[in-house]
Amino acid sequence: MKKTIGVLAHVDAGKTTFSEQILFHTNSIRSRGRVDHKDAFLDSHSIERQRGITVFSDQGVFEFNDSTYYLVDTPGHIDFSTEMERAIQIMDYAIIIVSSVEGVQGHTKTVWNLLRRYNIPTIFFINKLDRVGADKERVLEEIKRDLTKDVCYIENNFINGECNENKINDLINSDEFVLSEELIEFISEYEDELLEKYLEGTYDSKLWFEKLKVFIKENRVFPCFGGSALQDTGIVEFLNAIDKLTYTNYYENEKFSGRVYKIRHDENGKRLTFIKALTGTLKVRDEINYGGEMQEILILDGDINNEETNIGEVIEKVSSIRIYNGSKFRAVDSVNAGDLFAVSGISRAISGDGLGTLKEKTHYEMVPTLMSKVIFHKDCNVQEVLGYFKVLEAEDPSLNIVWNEALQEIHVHIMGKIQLEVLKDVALERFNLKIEFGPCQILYKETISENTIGCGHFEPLRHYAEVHLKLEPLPRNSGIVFENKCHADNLTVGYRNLVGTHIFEREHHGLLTGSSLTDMKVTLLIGRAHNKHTCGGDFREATFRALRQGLEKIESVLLEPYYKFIIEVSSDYIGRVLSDIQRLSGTFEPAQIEEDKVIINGRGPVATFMDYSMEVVAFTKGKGSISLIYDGYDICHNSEEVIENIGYNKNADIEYTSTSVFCSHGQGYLVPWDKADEAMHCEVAES
Ligand SMILES: Nc1nc2c(ncn2[C@@H]2O[C@H](COP(=O)(O)OP(=O)(O)OP(=O)(O)O)[C@@H](O)[C@H]2O)c(=O)[nH]1
Ligand SMILES: [Mg+2]
Repeated sequence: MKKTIGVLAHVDAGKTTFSEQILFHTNSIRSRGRVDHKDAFLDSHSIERQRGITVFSDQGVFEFNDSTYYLVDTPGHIDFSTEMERAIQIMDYAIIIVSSVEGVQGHTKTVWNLLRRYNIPTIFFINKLDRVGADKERVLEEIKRDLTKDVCYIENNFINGECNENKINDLINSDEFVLSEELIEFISEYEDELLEKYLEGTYDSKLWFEKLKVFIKENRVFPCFGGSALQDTGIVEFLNAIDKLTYTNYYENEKFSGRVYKIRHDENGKRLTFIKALTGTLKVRDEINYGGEMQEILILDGDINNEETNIGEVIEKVSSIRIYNGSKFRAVDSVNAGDLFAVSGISRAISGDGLGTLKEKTHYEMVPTLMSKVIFHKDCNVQEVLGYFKVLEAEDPSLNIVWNEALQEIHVHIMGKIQLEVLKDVALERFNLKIEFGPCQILYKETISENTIGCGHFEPLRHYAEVHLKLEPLPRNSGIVFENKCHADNLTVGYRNLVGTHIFEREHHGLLTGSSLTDMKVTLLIGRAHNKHTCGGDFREATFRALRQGLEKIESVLLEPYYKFIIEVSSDYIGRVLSDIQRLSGTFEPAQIEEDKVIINGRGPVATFMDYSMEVVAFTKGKGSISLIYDGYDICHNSEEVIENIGYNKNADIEYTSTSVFCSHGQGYLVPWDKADEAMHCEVAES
């Protein structure tokens, strides 16, 4: 059996130390490294070793009881959440580590919510039980209160009680796993039939055990274990438990499908595409197909599916396959469903892409909320610097590298300031490039306030395209959705699909600040092409003009990113904190008072709260804490001020215009947005 297990948690919970122990006990590594000694096997990158934090999600591989396990260690720092999410999409099971001293943190909740979104069965491990102040019961209560009531603590799962280091050998090929009376009672609650059997007192533990496995797999029950990764207690027991309690079903006798979860470049600059095989087999020199412009388009119109074509699908040959264990790898000839591996020869697939028979892409939830510009020495060649950043973007698409022609600047999207520090180190180490970054700016977005119809016509001499779109506001954080309601009599399938492609091919500028549009449904109502004159690019022109013209007719709304926060300070500071929250345009729930400490939950703009952590640390002299959790976009708290500061001139945006182009007597002429409806060749619908 093949299983991919991910290790997730807030920063410093002990994920890397824990993973290291598991790899050591299963003989995957010969000696245990330590994060504190800068020699951890999975924090192999020099930047990770220097800083003592995990930045890149890395994997180890081990064999245990006839199963092959891939263990993925993820970063816990909030700035690297996009890297963590990319790893989540390929996990069969996840382990959430919670420190028994610090307890459930804001980031633990983020991790938990993401795992629920991806439906990954989850197991808890309460770590650092050796530390002074460790309180397993309190942490278990926090898990129940903040994450799930369906958690069960499993104390000791060995029939023979005590477990020591040598026990690992006995575990191989053993079926040992014992369920306590308490655990059986807990499991019984999840099924009437089981409860009846339990009450009758006639149970065989195998039945309960099998049910527990299924309940875990179905995300109904979440077992919890405890120990100390550093002192190596509870680790072997945990290994026994995951081995017995988890299972996967992968089918090798089907066609190949897989998911890309990571892109890296080796020291020679060779692009490595990390894939999880989901079905079938892949061999060196096999061809992989992926991409195609249609895969991003959500087509809700039933009749179009049969005719769908995959424009731009890429087919490439796999030239080598590697199985990675930390930074070491071994080359193999073939891999099967359930395997995690890297291939070379694939040039364009990006993280989240489906391969083979898997067509749909993963849409990630974690998005950067900040932007910064790259500052480099004037002697550096801009194209070269841009090229380096494009390499980094291939590895982390959320960086969204943009060359701003007007400002002659390279812009990068980021999650936080530590990420910028790491990017600086990476640029120096990999490309010998010294850079700085400009101040962090908020990434605003825009949406619409009401329904509108937008029409675009593009007909300079020997060109022709007309597009009518309906734009409707969607709830917050829905993104852009496309629907096709244009009838095949009016536009061929190819052209209808092309309009959808143009909607998704880039982010579109709003009118207020030129920020990207979101939370909007775009419906293609009707369009027209010309038998002879419509050529490549005409539908792009018409679609962009239609979008823009629709926006002109109504009010737009400026959105900004928000954090949820949890502030913990001594009760002396409650007055100060509450007045700060108001000053920072945040909102809060009634404070919870625990002995001499207060806990305040609330929500506020990233713009005002991003530097507040430092303030809290300063005025509480290091005793207070604030954890920030990204909580999506919402209406901007100071729209007018931001719009004025950005000073976007919608009429001077060279990439966008709401003006249509018509043709008369062999000459093209421009019709501004407010006159264009009357000139359209198709009838304009009511909004
Ligand atoms: N006392 C004690 N310390 C531990 C334990 N596990 C880890 N540590 C220490 O906690 C610190 C963080 O450990 P890591 O393994 O780097 O934690 P991490 O979760 O991987 O951290 P990030 O990857 O940066 O999010 C190190 O100093 C470890 O030695 C434990 O069980 N007990
Ligand atoms: Mg780590």
